[in-house]
Amino acid sequence: MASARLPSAVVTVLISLIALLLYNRGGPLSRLYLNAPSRLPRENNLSQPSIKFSNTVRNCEDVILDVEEGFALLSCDPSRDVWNTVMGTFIDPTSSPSTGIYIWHYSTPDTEPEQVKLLDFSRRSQEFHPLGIEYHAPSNTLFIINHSPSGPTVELFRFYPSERAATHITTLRHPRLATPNSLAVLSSTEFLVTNDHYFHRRFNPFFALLETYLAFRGGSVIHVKLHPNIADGIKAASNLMQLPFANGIAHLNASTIAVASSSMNTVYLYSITQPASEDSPPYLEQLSSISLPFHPDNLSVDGSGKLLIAGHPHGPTLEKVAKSNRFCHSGVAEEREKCFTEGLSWVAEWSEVEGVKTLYVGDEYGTSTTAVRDVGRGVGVVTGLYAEGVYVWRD
Ligand SMILES: *[C@@H]1O[C@H](CO)[C@@H](O)[C@H](O)[C@H]1NC(C)=O
Ligand SMILES: *[C@@H]1O[C@H](CO)[C@@H](O)[C@H](O)[C@H]1NC(C)=O
Ligand SMILES: CC(=O)N[C@H]1CO[C@H](CO)[C@@H](O)[C@@H]1O
Repeated sequence: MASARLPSAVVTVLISLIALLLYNRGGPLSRLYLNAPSRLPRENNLSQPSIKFSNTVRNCEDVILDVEEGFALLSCDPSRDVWNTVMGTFIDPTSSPSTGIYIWHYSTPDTEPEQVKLLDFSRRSQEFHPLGIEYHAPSNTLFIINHSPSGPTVELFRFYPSERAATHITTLRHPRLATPNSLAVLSSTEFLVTNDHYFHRRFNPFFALLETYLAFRGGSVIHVKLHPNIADGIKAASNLMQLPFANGIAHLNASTIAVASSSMNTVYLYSITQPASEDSPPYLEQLSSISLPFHPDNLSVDGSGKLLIAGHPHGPTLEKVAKSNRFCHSGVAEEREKCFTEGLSWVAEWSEVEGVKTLYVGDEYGTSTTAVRDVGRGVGVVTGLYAEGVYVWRD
């Protein structure tokens, strides 16, 4: 009888899934228990940490530093509360007027982040949800991953730091850039970008979640080559490799690329070999991996060559913040009662010699995604996906 066979088939599938989970995923899954908010051991090894600019910026996913000029660029989107294509929130696609890129001259005392004017960019009000950003200073090119409601894009701008303005060059779209998350520039016409999933949270929410929790190799690293005149867009996009939930990507040194896999609690290191011919993509080969006690989100490399890794101790807590953050900013008192603010953060650093060192685990500043450090000036900045302001420390 079909009705009797169906449940047993379901049970078989469930048992196989659980077996697969335990076989492959024991480490990351044990963190569901160990890193629950009531158990997570807090520690703070940052010096003089403080939350700054909570009235100016919130929901900043990314921060990059220009240590030559002494400024930070922040990518912030308050409307992420109601539109997040990675976490699966699809309530209202309109961007907030304060969604955008902010410049903060951290080397000048008493300055605040100021919003960068995005000129010739008609998609600004409806179609702008910036995620990862990257800046190629020699050519003044700013790369912004945009989770636009009409489909993901990479927006290219010419940036004029002293004018706090950027002019739009072109919009890049490609079938291989389906779930773009993080970007690492190789040259003015070449970059690597991660896709976090194969299944899109918007169109296949169930499979996207299954992909995350079972850690299928659905994420990827794509090499994008632009035309010599970058306004002409993409010349070629090649898939270099697949890995589960690919997130942050950074150039560790001339020959090594680091890629974070959020669902595997691991950062993978790959050697990057330039191709023999101009028209082929580079080649990545895995060198080693770094196991972490949390879900790594984004990566950066400081002036001394250390890898900074920011991320999330506990997936379900992050999901809870993602779902309720909009209530915290609601004008309606009843809605504000549903606000949940105890987001968790984990920031660590890694070097070949010293291994992994924890810099911060806590909830004063939650949902950490990216950490950067200017070694010369002794300034560090952490951004939080659903946090007000940024977390700044001074060494
Ligand atoms: C992560 O940080 C790097 C800079 O280290 C940046 O290029 C990238 O776009 C960031 N990604 C996200 C998703 O914030
Ligand atoms: C780059 O970093 C890797 C990983 O730490 C290391 O093994 C390699 O020797 C470094 N290469 C250079 C050229 O510094
Ligand atoms: C690397 C380091 O300094 N770790 C310290 C961080 O802070 C905790 C206490 O909060 C210490 O136990 C660690 O040794």
